[in-house]
Amino acid sequence: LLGRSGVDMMEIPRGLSIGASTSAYQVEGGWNASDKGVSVWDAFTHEESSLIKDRENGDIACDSYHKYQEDVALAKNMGLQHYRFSVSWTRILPNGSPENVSRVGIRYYKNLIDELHTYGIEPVVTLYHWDHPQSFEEVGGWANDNMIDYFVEYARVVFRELGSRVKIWSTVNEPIIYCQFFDFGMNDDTRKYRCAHNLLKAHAKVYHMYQREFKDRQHGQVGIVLLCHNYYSLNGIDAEAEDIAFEFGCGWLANPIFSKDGDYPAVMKQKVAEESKYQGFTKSKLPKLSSSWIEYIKGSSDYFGLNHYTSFMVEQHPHLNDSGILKSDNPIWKKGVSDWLNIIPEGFGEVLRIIKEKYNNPPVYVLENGLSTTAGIEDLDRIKFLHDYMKQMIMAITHDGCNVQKYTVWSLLDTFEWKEAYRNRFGLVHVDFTNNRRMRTPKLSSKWLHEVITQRQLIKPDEFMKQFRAASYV
Ligand code: PNW
Repeated sequence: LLGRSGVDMMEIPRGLSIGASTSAYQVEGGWNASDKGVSVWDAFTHEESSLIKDRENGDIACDSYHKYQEDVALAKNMGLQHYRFSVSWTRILPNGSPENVSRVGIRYYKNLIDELHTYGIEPVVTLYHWDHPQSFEEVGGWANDNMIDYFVEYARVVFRELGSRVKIWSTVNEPIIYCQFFDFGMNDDTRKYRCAHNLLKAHAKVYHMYQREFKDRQHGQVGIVLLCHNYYSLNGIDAEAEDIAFEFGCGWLANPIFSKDGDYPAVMKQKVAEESKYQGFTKSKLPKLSSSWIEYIKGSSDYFGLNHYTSFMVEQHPHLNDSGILKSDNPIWKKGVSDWLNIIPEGFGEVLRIIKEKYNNPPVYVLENGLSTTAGIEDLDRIKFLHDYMKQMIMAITHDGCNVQKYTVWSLLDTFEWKEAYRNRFGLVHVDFTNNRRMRTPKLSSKWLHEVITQRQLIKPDEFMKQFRAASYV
């Protein structure tokens, strides 16, 4: 469609793999297909539908359970080099027990992965994107320490069954977001810290289990995926506020895993201890990591899985919460349709540089980045978003030496966007959720991304539109 043009165009760095992402509950549907068990999201959307926009659920979602070949064909036609998806715990272990592995569930993922390999698309597989068995939730969910070993048992089955086909694994997607916003228990601080504590330990145990039992034969990588926002101080000079906000978000689990000394961030330990005392607790609400856990967790990730979307304004506000940080938006900032999604491309470069500095320049796999819009095919705003964010990322790579090796758009398809259901659409491909066929239509952004990948050039949105319009007339 487009010839090589524009001498001032930016090249996609050699070795940077470009792909797109989804997660099981958000796209698969088939919620009770064959022997699949009930996950927390099945139970939550069925029992508390009033808490979800339009009382929707993921029972069918994009129906990727039946239409995975179409999804892979869409990825292939876009030229995607990798595809990130997650496996559903209850599709593989219907009642959570590793004694009862669903052959049908395993078959589904083998088929999906084989289809990807047929077209040379690398699978990047998340073990846990928030959809654990409902039966485990009934005994406390991630606040219960037993979850750690349940997760290890599940992971072992997945490695055994699928590990010969997969070289890149992620343990957990955005543990902190899960514990902060989606944990189904009571939402108090103590529970939130316990939840993250157990997810961190569960991650590390799975990492070491893979090293011990599978690495020799399967030669894969195992990592974790963290959401890292960027922060700007409201008065422009409070660097401390920016750092505290970062440590209470990204740093919370990045510090134990990726920093030289390990453990929770010093400022977090200090602030939570102080605030706990102030609130009358006899000890800190933040659980302690013993020195043996600190050593065990440190270095337990082969890459830094990064999800990045947005930046916030911050100011210090003692006793507002444990961090003493008040987040806000700058009223001049443009937004996606998700209320938290401020469009700040420069913030992406900042986050990449912070990760490089704080954690000794680890290999970074960007596993989510994208924009939410309303339904529609002509998504010029998405093209502009992806262009502007990728440009900042490429500058961070070429000017600042950040070690970014993968870039992944959220999302391949419009999906079930959790409590926002089907309204907020992140897809490169439009899905018609009003019709049982769940028809897929590539948006303009998928054509743009295809050109970017095949030409290895970051094509400017207006340049693309000019040529696209010219080509559509012939
Ligand atoms: C991520 N925030 O969640 C998840 O990994 C995806 O499943 C989800 O669909 C995607 O981003 C878009 O929302 C986030 O409040 C949830 O900043 C909340 C935030 C960011 C990401």
